[in-house]
Amino acid sequence: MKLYSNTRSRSNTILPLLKELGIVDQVEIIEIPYEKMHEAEYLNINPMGKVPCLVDGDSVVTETAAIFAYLTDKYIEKGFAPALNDPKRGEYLKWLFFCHGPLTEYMDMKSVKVTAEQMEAQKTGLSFGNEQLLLDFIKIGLSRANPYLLGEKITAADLYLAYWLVYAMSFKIIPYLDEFKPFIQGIQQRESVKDVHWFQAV
Ligand SMILES: N[C@@H](CCC(=O)N[C@@H](CS)C(=O)NCC(=O)O)C(=O)O
Repeated sequence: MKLYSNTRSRSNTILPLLKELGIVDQVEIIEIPYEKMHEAEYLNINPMGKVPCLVDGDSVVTETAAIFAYLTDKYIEKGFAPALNDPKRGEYLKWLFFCHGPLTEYMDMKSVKVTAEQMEAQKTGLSFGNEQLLLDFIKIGLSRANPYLLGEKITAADLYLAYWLVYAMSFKIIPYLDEFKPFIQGIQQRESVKDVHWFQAV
């Protein structure tokens, strides 16, 4: 497999998963400079001109959450996704899509400096509602975590959520609430994130 990536991008969110799945040596990381992402050679692979992009034979998988889901299903025996017939599967997908959808959209709005007032005025049409609703959703999810989102077993959804939270907290996009601490501290201990700057920065 090939993972088209950039060291200063969200493709980094995938790297701890490769370690957890024990497939680092099966994935060639191809660094694409931002200046080259919209050149024909890369647009032929991903017409969106963005990273991450995973190529596995004839399959071209873009969108971070899809890559998490694809890899954890491909290596289902590693236990980082509930099986298709596992009742926990729905909640697993919910958290992956939550990270990719509402949480990412909120982070993007903050980084382009959309104000709280502008968001509030549009909150019924925004996928995350407003900051309070977003934070409450995460707080409630983490208050039920034991210690992971789906219970005793870690999944890729924990890795994605924890990565996005520490990244957002490092940039003060989201506050480091006490309710987040046990979850974040648990993931921080894992070997797979030891070299991830954001986990050490919070
Ligand atoms: N929805 C995509 C977004 C990917 C994305 O925005 N990647 C940025 C880097 S963080 C990128 O490749 N930007 C290059 C560009 O647009 O020129 C995902 O979550 O995978």
